[in-house]
Amino acid sequence: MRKIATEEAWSIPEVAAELQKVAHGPSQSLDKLLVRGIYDAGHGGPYDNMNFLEGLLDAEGERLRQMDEYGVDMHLLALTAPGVQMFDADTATDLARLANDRLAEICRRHPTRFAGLASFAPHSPKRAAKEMERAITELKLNGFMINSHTNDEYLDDPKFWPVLEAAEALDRCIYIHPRAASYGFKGPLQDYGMDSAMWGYGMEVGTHAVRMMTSGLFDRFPKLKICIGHMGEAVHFWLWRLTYMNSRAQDAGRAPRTQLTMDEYFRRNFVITTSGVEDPLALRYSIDKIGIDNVMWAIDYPYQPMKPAVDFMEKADVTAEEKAKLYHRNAERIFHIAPEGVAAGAERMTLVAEQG
Ligand code: 1WB
Ligand code: MN
Repeated sequence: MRKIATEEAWSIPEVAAELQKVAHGPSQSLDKLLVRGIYDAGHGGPYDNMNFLEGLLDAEGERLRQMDEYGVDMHLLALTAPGVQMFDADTATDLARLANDRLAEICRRHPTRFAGLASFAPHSPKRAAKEMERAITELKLNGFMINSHTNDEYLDDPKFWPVLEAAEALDRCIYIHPRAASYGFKGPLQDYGMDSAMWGYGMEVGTHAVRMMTSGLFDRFPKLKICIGHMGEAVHFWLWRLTYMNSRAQDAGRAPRTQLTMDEYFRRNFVITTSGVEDPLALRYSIDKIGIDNVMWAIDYPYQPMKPAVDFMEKADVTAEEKAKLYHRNAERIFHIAPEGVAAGAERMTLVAEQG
C-alpha cells in the first residue's frame, strides 16, 4: 500500500547559516535553545550533539535510502521550524523563495518520492501571498507550512488576512507546525526540557488553533483548511469542553459570536496528522472523533525515526479502508498529490525526456 508521510522536515544550507546568526543575535525567543543546539552546535545546551542537521539538509541521500528500506513511498517535505520566521521580513521573503525553488527542484526530480509544502514570510503578508501563488501555480508545490506565531502574533490577527485569502483562493491547506511558545507564553515552559516537542510545541499550536476558532476567523474564511500535526496537538481531545465553554463565553460577551460551534469548525476546517505520536489509542480516538477522512499518517523525520512510525501503522487496529485513507488517500486529496499510477507515468516521462 502506498505510504505518504505528511510532515517531514528538511532545510537548505542558506537557511541553516542564517539560523546560526540568530543563535548569536539579540532574540529573546525560547526557540534559541533549539537554534543554538542544531545550527550552532558545540557550545553546550539541550540540543547539542543531537545531530539533526545532517538529516535536515538531506533529501536524496540517506533519507531516500531509508524510505526504500522501510517502504515509505513519499515524503511531503517542508522547511523545518522555525522556518524563516525568526529573520527580518526581507531576509525571510528571499529565503522562503529560495527554499521553495529548491524544494520544487527535488519534487521535479522525484515526482513519486517527494512532494512539498511551500514557505512564506508571514511578517510581509502581501509579498507572502504573491509567493504562495507562485509556489502553487509555477512551482506546483502542494500546500503551505507556517511555524505558528510570527514575532508573537497569530493568524487570527487581521494583518495576516492576505495570507489566508491566498490559501483559500488557491485551494491549498496551511500546515501549522510548532515552534517554541511566543514571548508572553514562555515562562513556565523554560524548565525541565518542556520548551519544545515534549510539551511546549503542543501548547503553542493548540493555542493558535483555538485562537483561530474562537475569533470567528472561519466565518470570514469558510473554505480555509488548516492541518495540525502531532496527533492534532490534542485539540480534538478538548472539543466537547471547548464547545461548551465557548458557548458560555459568547453568552457572557467574552468571545465573538460565531456562525458555527468550535466542534463544527474543527471538523470543517481542520485536518490532523499523526506525526511523532505513535500511540494506538490516540489514533483510534482521532479517527472516531473527527472522522477517518481528516487524519493522515506522518513520521516527523528526522526528529523521529522512520521504522517505528511505519511499524506503528502496520500494527494499528484499523480496517484496510481506514489504512488506505491514513497512508495515502487523504494526503492525495488534501495536498493535491497525484494518485500512484498518474505520478509514476509522469516520472517515466521525465526519465525518457532526460535520456533523450
Ligand atoms: C524536535 C522535534 C525538534 C520537532 C524540532 O525542531 C521539531 C525535537 C524544529 O525532537 O527536538 C518536531 O517537529 O516534532
Ligand atoms: Mn514535527
